[in-house]
Order: sequence, then C-alpha cells, then structure tokens
Amino acid sequence: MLTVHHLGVSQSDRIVWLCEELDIAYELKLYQRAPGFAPEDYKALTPYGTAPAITDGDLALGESGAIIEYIVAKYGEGRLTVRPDAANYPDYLFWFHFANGSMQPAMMMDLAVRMATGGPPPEAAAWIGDRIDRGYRIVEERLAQAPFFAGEAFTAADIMMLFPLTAMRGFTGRELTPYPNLVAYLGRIAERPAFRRAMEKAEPGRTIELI
Ligand SMILES: N[C@@H](CCC(=O)N[C@@H](CS)C(=O)NCC(=O)O)C(=O)O
Repeated sequence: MLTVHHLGVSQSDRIVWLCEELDIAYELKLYQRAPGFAPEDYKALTPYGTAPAITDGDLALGESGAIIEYIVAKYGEGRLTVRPDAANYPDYLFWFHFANGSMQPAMMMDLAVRMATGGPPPEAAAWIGDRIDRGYRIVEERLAQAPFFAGEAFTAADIMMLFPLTAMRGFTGRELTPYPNLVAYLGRIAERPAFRRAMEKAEPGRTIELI
C-alpha cells in the first residue's frame, strides 16, 4: 500500500495533492513539526530524514522530485506527465526541475541569510534578490504563454512549482501585483477540486491562501 507521510505545512503537501489529482488509493499519515524540524519518527523514515517521504511495500523514498516521478510512473497510467516525443516535453522537464533546482534554493538562500544576519548585507541581497527576481520574471512570462507550466494541460510540473510560489513565498515575502499571470494561475490552482481535497486532508483546520 502506498503511504504518504505528511509533515505539516511542508513540501509533502505536493504528494498528497498528486495522489488526489491521480485519484489513486493511498494511506495518509500526518506528522506535526517538533517544532520547526521533522520529528524523530519522521526522520527515521528515509536516510536524509526530510519531508516528503513515502513508503510503498518495502520501499521508503524521500525527495519531492523522486517521489513524484515514482508515483507518476508507477500509478499514473500516463497522466500528469508529458511523453518524450511531445513538443512540450522540454518545457515539462524544465519547470519540473526548475522548482527545486533553482527557484526554491534561491529563496532558501534568502531565508538563510536573513536568519543569520537579521537582514542580508547589500552584496548578498543583490545577488540573491536578482536570482529570485529572474525566477518570478520567467514564471510570469511562461504563464503569459500557457495556462500551465508544461503548456495547455496541468502536469506534475505544476505540482513541483507551487510550493516555491506559495509556502516559500510566505517565508521570503513577495508582492504579487507585478505578476498578474501568476495571480491568475494561483486562482486556477486554488479552484482545482483535487487541490482543495488535498489541503483539507493534509492541513485540516488550516486555511490555505495561495495569493
Ligand atoms: N529537496 C527536498 C527538500 C526537503 C526538505 O527540506 N523538507 C523540509 C520540509 S519543507 C523538511 O523536511 N524540514 C524538516 C527538517 O529538516 O527536519 C525535497 O524536495 O524533498
């Protein structure tokens, strides 16, 4: 049985959401932060000990991208992905990997420098800020061209991209007025029945605001 181990308000939101979009059978186990970090029983699930984590029979797997690829390949029956022979396959790959490969690390750097210094020194602020600005700029440009990151259809690339654009944005702060296409996109995501179901299950009693 596929089990999604969900740490409250974390990147494991993605996996609950993915399972709801695919409408597959899974068990959901909820864990509370202890505080800030994952509790010991969560850390013990996978070698690196971070959220998300899944178990599936004898398998225990961590890392958002790896888990999403695993579930899509094993249970997705071709849904929420893009075939390698499709014209938008490179778009799918780019946005799927841009989320945790570039956008989120830039935001994490910003957060870490702020925590360490109480406010980044000007040089670091400019360098990190530029990386984040470029991220928002290309997101806005992409969403002017297409309703979803990989193109016309919602895919797992959207599931990867939402966390940096919402929860992570909550930590680093960003005014969305200059990004109307992003605002419209977040509105579309918030209306997805599977997204709403996932948030009700993953974050019971918590109001999730995407904008
Ligand atoms: N790149 C990893 C990042 C995992 C990660 O840092 N998760 C955070 C939650 S968003 C976590 O587990 N924090 C608790 C801790 O480090 O103890 C992934 O996407 O799976």
